Formats: sequence, structure tokens, C-alpha cells
Amino acid sequence: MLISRRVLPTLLALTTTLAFSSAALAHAHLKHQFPAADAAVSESPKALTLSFSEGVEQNFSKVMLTGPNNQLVATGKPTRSGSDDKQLEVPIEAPLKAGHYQVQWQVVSVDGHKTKGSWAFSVK
Ligand SMILES: [Cu+2]
Repeated sequence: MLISRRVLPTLLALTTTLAFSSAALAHAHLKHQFPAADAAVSESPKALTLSFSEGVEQNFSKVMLTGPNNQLVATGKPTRSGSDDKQLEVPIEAPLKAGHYQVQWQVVSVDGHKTKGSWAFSVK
């Protein structure tokens, strides 16, 4: 059976998801984010926004932004926006120059489970 290197991780992830689907339901999965995944924005965003499927603990949440040449971009602490414990806002300290950016996040949901992921966007 021929499985490409690209497909294999997806298959493994799918198998894992199926095997743990009942537990996975309660985990905090990223539902929406700003800037959107693979978006090309013309204005530098002032903050990253991450919306999860479950409430998250802001003190145990980490969001890392890297820019062109894998340089770490200075960001503020992730904070819940208002009363919504499913949403985190991460202030970006200085305007982003044009280029490709990657966001890596790791959160602990209110049920104590860790999830992580990443997405990319670019600034025109
Ligand atoms: Cu969970």
C-alpha cells in the first residue's frame, strides 16, 4: 500500500481522534482565529485572537508568534477577552512588517486537558 508522507500524519491523527473521540469532545480545539489561517492581511494586526471549543485556563496557555527568518515576535500575555473563557487575545507589541508569520499555541482547557496547534498567515 502506497501512503505518501503527507497523508500518513493525517491518517495517524484521524485514528487517534477516533480512538479517543469521547475524551476529545471535551478538549479545547481551535475553532476560529484572527488573522485567519493562511490569510494575507494588508494591515498589521494589533492582536491575535484564538477562539476555542471549550473554556481555557489563561495562566497555562502559551502562544508564540514567529516571523520572517524564524524571529520571535514580542507579544503580551494571552488573556481571556471579557467574560468569554473560550477566547484568548494576545497583544502584538509592535507593528508587523511584511512577511510570513507562524503562530504556535498550547492551551489547557478547564477540564485540565492540553491541546496544541499552529497556523500561519502573512502580512502584505
Ligand atoms: Cu478534555
